[in-house]
Amino acid sequence: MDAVSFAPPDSVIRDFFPDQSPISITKHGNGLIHHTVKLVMPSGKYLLQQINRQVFPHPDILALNIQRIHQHLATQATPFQLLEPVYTHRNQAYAISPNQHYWRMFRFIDQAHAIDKVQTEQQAFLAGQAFGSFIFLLRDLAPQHIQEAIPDFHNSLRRWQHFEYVLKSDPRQRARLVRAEIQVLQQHHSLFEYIAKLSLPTRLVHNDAKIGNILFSNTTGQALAVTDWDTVMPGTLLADFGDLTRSIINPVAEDHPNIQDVVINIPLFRALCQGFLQALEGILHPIEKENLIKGAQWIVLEQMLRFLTDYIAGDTYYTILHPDHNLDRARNQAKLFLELLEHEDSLSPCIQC
Ligand code: GN1
Ligand code: MG
Repeated sequence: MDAVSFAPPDSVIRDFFPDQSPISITKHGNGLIHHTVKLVMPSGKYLLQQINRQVFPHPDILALNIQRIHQHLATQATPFQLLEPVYTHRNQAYAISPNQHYWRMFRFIDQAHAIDKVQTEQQAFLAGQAFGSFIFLLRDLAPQHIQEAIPDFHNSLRRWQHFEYVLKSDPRQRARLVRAEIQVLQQHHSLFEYIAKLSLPTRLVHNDAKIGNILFSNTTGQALAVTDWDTVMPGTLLADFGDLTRSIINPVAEDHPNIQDVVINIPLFRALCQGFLQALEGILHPIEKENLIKGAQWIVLEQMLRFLTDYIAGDTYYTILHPDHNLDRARNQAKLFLELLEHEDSLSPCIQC
């Protein structure tokens, strides 16, 4: 069993299962926001998550949104398994530990695995199709039924204001170390304005559509489930296309420090476009289709802005494993962004299918 430095307190487990003791508790996944453990109980397997209240101050909103999404998707014909929240024995959506941490639970989806890196075009196609289908299946759930768990999540201009504020206060004197990165952002700031001015349709979208948020079947290799519904909110489909691109066409992880290795994989991009466009056939608006490539550039640049802001701010948002972790992430995303710009002419034909 992995060491569980943030093991759930016994009282939390008892809130969900008053009459059972855990068989095992292991750390699960590598999300940057919540702490997640896999819990094996006599009655089955579960994911238990300590909600990051700094990022998600309103656990009630999260619980209600997830319940609504579940109810809606359960009425649709879908090949995907759904995230299934498990409530405490008092029918609460979460348990509160003595130190005021909020813990929620999902049924564990078995015989499935997440991947951090796509190895084949088939996986890229399936990932594009899975997130495209997710948006398609949510098309009839009115966006106003879902509350914004994080307001302005993809409002890059708002994020830019925060970046300027952090840069000015420079609490760790790190700004001088990242002049080149700041310059990349300043040079391409107009992309944020361009996206903000587009009249894009508002849809319910996933907002964290990275490859790691899909479960693939251990037996068939098919996409089995789209996970991590916390940021499902009204927004633009370009954001999901952007995160898919960001996480699939980079052959190395987003925190890989050696940026020469960040080179884009065009066949994987083509395959993900095919899956995404196929799933959204009939509902994709021309203005969305025309701006997919710009959307991918936007999300990568926004992610770079977020990592760099957190580095300058002194690492207050993302989990870091070493002091330069956010800087490595920002540099990696900057290189990915420049790759996307450089190869725009080769990528554009991929969305014409
Ligand atoms: C965070 O925790 P995780 O890995 O699901 C972040 C995403 C970023 C991602 C970068 C709520 O997601 O927006 O794209 O890290 N989630 C939030 O890896 O900020
Ligand atoms: Mg997430």
